[in-house]
Amino acid sequence: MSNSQETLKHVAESLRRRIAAGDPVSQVLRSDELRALYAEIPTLPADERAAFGKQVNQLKTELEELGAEQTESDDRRPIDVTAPFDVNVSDQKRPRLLTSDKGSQHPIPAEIGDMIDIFYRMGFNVSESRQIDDDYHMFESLNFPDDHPARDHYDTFMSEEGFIAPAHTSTMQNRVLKEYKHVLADGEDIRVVIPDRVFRNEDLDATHEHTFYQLEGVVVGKDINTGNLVATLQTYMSQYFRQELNTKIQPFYFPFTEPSFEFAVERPDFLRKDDSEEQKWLELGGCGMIHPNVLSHADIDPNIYTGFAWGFGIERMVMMRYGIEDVRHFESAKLDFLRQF
Ligand code: FA5
Repeated sequence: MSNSQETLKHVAESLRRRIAAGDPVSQVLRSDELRALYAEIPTLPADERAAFGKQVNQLKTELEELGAEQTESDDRRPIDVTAPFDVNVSDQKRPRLLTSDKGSQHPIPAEIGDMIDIFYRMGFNVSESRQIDDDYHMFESLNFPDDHPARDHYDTFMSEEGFIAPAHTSTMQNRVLKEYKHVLADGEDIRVVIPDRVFRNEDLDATHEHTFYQLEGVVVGKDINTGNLVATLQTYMSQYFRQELNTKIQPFYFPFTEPSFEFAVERPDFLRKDDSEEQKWLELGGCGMIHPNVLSHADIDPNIYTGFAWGFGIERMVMMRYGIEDVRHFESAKLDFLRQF
């Protein structure tokens, strides 16, 4: 075998191996070895030239055919790593959206949005509570001394280490008083609402859940009195219910307010089971003038400043607004109920 035939044989074997190993044919066709074969043709004796040229062309055609097979059997697509992800994802793997009529926001966060909108318009800030708290914020800062019997009224869930799942949003009073007390020096009032989730070890019924939401409000300034408290709650109620409702406050006891009240609204007829006085009113929350000891715990001088606070049950307000007869629907995850919103 001549030298040129020998070289052709080696180059052909080497290029076939490269294609079999997955090298792109376009690269193999541009390889130096194949170019060298073409460059050799004009250097050969005239009687060998035509035959050798034909063999090199045959090799090129064979490599091209191998390349066509390679593209057919390789379903990988080139990836543009700089492109947004969906350019590189095949249609089957593209994330799909459910149609929006298959889901909706839960009524509680939607209603909380409406509630805080009203309070924004009344000049309030909004804070979040937390779902794990401690004895100081649950009791001590709220003027529940150790072993005070009123602690038993709040049947809390507590860990062995003493962490408490907050039983009301009043656990935030001390924190927001400290956070916002700097505005008092500028002659402004502290005005904050705190909507969040709370937990109680309850006997469950149509108006009692173990997990529910409250909306706390705190107002502190100079010359704040019970008249401001009632006016604030009534302004809010008429906005939220879009009508004037009969309301009443009656004396109650909370360690952190003095005087303390319970706040109730008159139920529309369709939400009453009978004509009893108990069925006439729906208790929405507790309220009162902030106890001087609570202000002192936040380093606010109770001889200069006074204030009021309240805590509403959010589900109870939503039940009133939409005529929902049982609080347990909210946590039930029943689609029949949720799809109405
Ligand atoms: C309190 O939780 C006080 N922290 C309210 C307060 C705040 C008073 C600031 C003074 C100053 P009470 O335990 O009454 O109070 O609960 C307040 C409201 O939460 C109730 O009126 C009711 O609307 C709602 N609520 C209470 N327990 C439940 C329950 N188990 N399920 C649903 N809603 C409830």
